[in-house]
Amino acid sequence: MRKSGLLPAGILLISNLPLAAAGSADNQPESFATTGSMNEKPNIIFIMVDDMGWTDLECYGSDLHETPNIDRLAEEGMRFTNAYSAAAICTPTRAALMTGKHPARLGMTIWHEYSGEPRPGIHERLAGPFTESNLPLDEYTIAEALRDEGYYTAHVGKWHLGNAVHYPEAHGFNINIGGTMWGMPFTYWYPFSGWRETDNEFRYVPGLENPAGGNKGSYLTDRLTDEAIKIIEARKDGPLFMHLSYYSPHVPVEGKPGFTRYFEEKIRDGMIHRNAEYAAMIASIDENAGRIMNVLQKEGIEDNTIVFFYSDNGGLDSPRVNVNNNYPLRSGKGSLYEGGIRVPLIVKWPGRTSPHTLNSLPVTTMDFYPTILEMTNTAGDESHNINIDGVSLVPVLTGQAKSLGREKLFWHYPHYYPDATTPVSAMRKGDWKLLHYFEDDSIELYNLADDQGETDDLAGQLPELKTRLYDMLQIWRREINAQFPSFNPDFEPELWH
Ligand SMILES: [Ca+2]
Repeated sequence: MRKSGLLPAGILLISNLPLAAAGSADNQPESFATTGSMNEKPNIIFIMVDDMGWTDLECYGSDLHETPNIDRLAEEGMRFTNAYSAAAICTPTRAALMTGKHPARLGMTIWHEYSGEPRPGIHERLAGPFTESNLPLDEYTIAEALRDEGYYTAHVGKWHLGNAVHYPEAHGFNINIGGTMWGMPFTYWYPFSGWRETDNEFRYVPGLENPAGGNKGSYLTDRLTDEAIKIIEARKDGPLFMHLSYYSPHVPVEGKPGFTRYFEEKIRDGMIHRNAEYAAMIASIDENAGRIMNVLQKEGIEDNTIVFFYSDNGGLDSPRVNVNNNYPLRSGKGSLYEGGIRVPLIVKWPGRTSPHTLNSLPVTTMDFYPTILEMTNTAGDESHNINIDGVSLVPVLTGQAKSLGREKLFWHYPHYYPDATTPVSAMRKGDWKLLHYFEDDSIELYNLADDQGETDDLAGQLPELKTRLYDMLQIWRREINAQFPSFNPDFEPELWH
C-alpha cells in the first residue's frame, strides 16, 4: 500500500532522526556544527557512473587518471574504502538503488537485455533461472518516496531498468532525460544513436536534441550535464532529487581527443592504468562533476545539497581487452571477486559529514534508500520499508556511530559472464569473504585483511569457518527466495574448455 502525501503515523525512521536543521553533532568541527544551513528537505544529487573501477579515481590511487574535481568532493565529504555494489553488473545494482532491495529478492539478477527466459550457450554447463526484465511498477522507488514528499525528481542518463512501460516516468521521476531500456549508448558522440548490428536494433538516447542547434560534435557526458544544470537552475528553490546517471565509462571506449592525447603522452611503462581513451572518459566525468559542483555554488545551494558519487559495479577488467585494470583487486565486472563489486563511493553532506574523512565499513547499494529517507526526513511506505535489505548510513556519515550493526553482506549471480565468472554466490562477514560456485559446488574462502587480491584460498585450511559461513549464505538465499541455476540440457561437454 502506498502513501499518498501525508506521513503515516508511527514510522520508526522519523522518531530516530537527528535534528537535520540544527547540524550539531558533537564530533563535528565547530564551523560545521554552527552553519545550520541544511534544510529539513535538502537537495539530493546522486551521481551514478557506469562500470567505474575501485581504483579509477585519483583519490582511490589511479596512476594515470586525473580527477581533481571528484577528489575535491572527497575532501569535502566522506570517502568509503569498502563500498560495494549490489551486483557485478548494471541492472541489478540500479534496481537495488531504486528500491533498497537486494536484486535476488527482486528476481533481477542479470542485465535487462539478457533477462527473461534463460538462453544458455551450449558451452555453458548451467542455465540461469528465469529473471525479471523490468522493475515492477508496484515497487515504491526512492523517487516516488521523495516525490510524495514534495521533491521534484529528475532522472538524467542511463536507466536500464526495463522497457518503456517501466521507464523513469513510471517509477516516480517528474522528468526523464536520456533513460531507456539499454545499458549503453551506440556512441558517445552526437547524435548518440545508430544501428547496432549485434542486436539488430536502432539505439538512441532521447531528450538531447537542441532545437537551437549546437549539437554537432557534442559529447554525451557533457550533454547530460548541460541538461542536469538546466534542471538544477530551474529548481534551485528545491527540494530536488536528481539521479544523474552517466553512461560513461562503460564501453564503447570513446573519449574526447584532447584528453586522449594528453593521457597518451602520460602513459609510462609499468603503469597499472594504461588506456588513454578510457582515461579521457574518466576526465570528462570529472570535468562534469566539477560543473555540477560549480552550479550548486553559483546558485547558492551548495550547503543545502547532498552529493553522492558511486559506481554501479567494478571496472571491466578482461584479459581480452585493454579497457581497465582493477589491481590490486582480483577480476572485474561480472565477477564476485572484489574487482567486480568493490566500487568508489563519496558522500558530501554539508554541515553533517566531517570533511576529508575516510570510512572503511562495508556498505552497499541497498543502503542508499534508507539513508536518503533519513537524510530527507521522509518516512516512505511502511510495507515497502520492511523488505528493505539495506541500513541507513546516516549514523556513520554524521560520526554518531562507528558501526552499522550489520555483520554480513551477500551477493547472488546465478549466471555466466564472459571471461569473468560462472554462476556464483558470495558473502562477506568481517574480513572473511566466501564464494560458492554452482557448477562444481566449490567453495573459496579469503581473508580480505591479509589478502585483498583474493589469491590465497583458505577453504581447505579452515573447514569449520567455511561451513559456518556457507550455512549463513544458504540461510540467506532461502530467506530471500534466491533463484538457482539448473543443468543446461543442451550443454556439450566436448566444447567445454
Ligand atoms: Ca555497469
